[in-house]
Amino acid sequence: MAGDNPLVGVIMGSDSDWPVMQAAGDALTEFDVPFEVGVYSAHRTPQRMLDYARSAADRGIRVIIAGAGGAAHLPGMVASATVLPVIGVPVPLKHLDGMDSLLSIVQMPAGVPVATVSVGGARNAGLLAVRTLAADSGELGARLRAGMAKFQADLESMVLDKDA
Ligand code: RP5
Repeated sequence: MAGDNPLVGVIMGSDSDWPVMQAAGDALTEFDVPFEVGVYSAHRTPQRMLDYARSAADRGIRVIIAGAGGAAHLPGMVASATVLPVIGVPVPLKHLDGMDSLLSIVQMPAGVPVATVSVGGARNAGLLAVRTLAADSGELGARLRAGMAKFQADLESMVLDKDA
């Protein structure tokens, strides 16, 4: 639910990351968490990226999800310029199976934390943002618990067609 008064910023290094990053937006939408999306490149538009990172908290953003591929420096650079929690999504590109993206994001120096999800793990990034916001919101916490109960019930009721 992109919309007014976004609580989460879903940003990425290129519009080519969107097919992966969309799952973060889908997870936020499922829990009625308003978010904004945008392209901010650490390498191609560094000043624009820094302006975004430095202004996000004052604009009401509470969590930033940042996805990038290859030399994926966006999550770490954003984390260096904001006090907000940053969740990094390694986007897999054509070469190296996303290992380059993962290693570029995960190995941050002490003092600049980035919570890194799995390669292509944008859905979990969205869910982690929901959990972060729910930690101090009774209403969202209740929605989160209901969502998790449904997730588990769906798994338990799975029927496998062994003949398929
Ligand atoms: C990174 O370079 C982006 O996050 C993207 O994953 C990758 C390739 O970008 P494009 O060449 O597709 O724009 O900065």
